[in-house]
Amino acid sequence: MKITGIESIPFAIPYRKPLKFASGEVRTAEHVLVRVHTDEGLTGTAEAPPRPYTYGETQESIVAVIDRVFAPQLLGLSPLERERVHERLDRTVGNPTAKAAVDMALWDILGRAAGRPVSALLGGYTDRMRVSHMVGFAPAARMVAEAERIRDTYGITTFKVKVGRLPYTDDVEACRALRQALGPGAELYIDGNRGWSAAESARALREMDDLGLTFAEELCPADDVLGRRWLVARSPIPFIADESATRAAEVTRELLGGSATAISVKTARTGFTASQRVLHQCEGLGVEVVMGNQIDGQLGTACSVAFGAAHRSSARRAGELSNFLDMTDDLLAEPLRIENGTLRVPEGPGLGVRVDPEKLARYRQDR
Ligand code: MUC
Ligand code: MG
Repeated sequence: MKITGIESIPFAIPYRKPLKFASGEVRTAEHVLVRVHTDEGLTGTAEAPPRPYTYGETQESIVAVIDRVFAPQLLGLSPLERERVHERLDRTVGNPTAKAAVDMALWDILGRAAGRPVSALLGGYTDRMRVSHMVGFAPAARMVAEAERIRDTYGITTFKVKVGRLPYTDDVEACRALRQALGPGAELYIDGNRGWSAAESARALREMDDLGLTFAEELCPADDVLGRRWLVARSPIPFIADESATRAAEVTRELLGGSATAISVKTARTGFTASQRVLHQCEGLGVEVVMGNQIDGQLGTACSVAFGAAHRSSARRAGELSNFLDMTDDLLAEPLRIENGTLRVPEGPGLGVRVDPEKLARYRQDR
């Protein structure tokens, strides 16, 4: 089987309400649908979400790098030749979500060719994950109302609270209000998207010491190298690297340098092939992982749950799999459903999902 074509289709679907966090906000899912075609008639599909404030990619840059740089280098290779595919993709630095979408579309093809779910090919550990919901910036009372609605509607009891605002006491107040409203049974952790200094982070952590937080993620920039190490050494809870550890080498650097003690794995940026390397690296080093969310649509979420459920260490904690709930619509013919706080891996070969052609026609931006 040979790769005969790669399509990159920009599309835009508005959110019902914006998601706001310390490094930016998202109002519309302006993503890129990636389709890899083969000479045997099998097509693999994935989506790339541009996050300019995290990776420097835009919707236009993703389309351009796939069309002009990646596609010409990959045509003629077999989807089984993943090492060669990555050798060629890695000639270009950066562009993580564009590379990841190509990788995941290739795995979709492999699953379809084998007649097996990708999740089973990756590891087949379980068929579902508990879901963690991300609560964005708003006044404390609105954040509480949002978390309660999500708990009551979907049965979700794990929440990642966005922090990193100034004064930091606003976020301390929001986390305290969430703990009071949700009770001791809810799992809460925080993500600062580099919004605080190391000193502000330390003060905030101290003032939230009684809230039973599970993790703290990217509270201050990893580029503040000594400040970050100082903070992580003092953190009473594991400190997750997300945007500072976007590939295996960065994971090594952050962990061995003492700038993180846990890792967020995002299939949106490391696909399946490199996510597996990062996961195994973390297992070998004895470091916990959380399946993160790149503010994915349903296709991206199907990829995250396929990967997260496939491995014991990534299925252990709730995965961030619910950002799509805030979108007004999606491309999938069969929507993903979160029930009892759980998302199941879609059944069927490959990723087990199908893009609805009418929806794609409605939301695509290139025609
Ligand atoms: C997260 O975990 O940080 C927001 C920015 C980004 O890169 O991902 C999201 C969620
Ligand atoms: Mg994060």
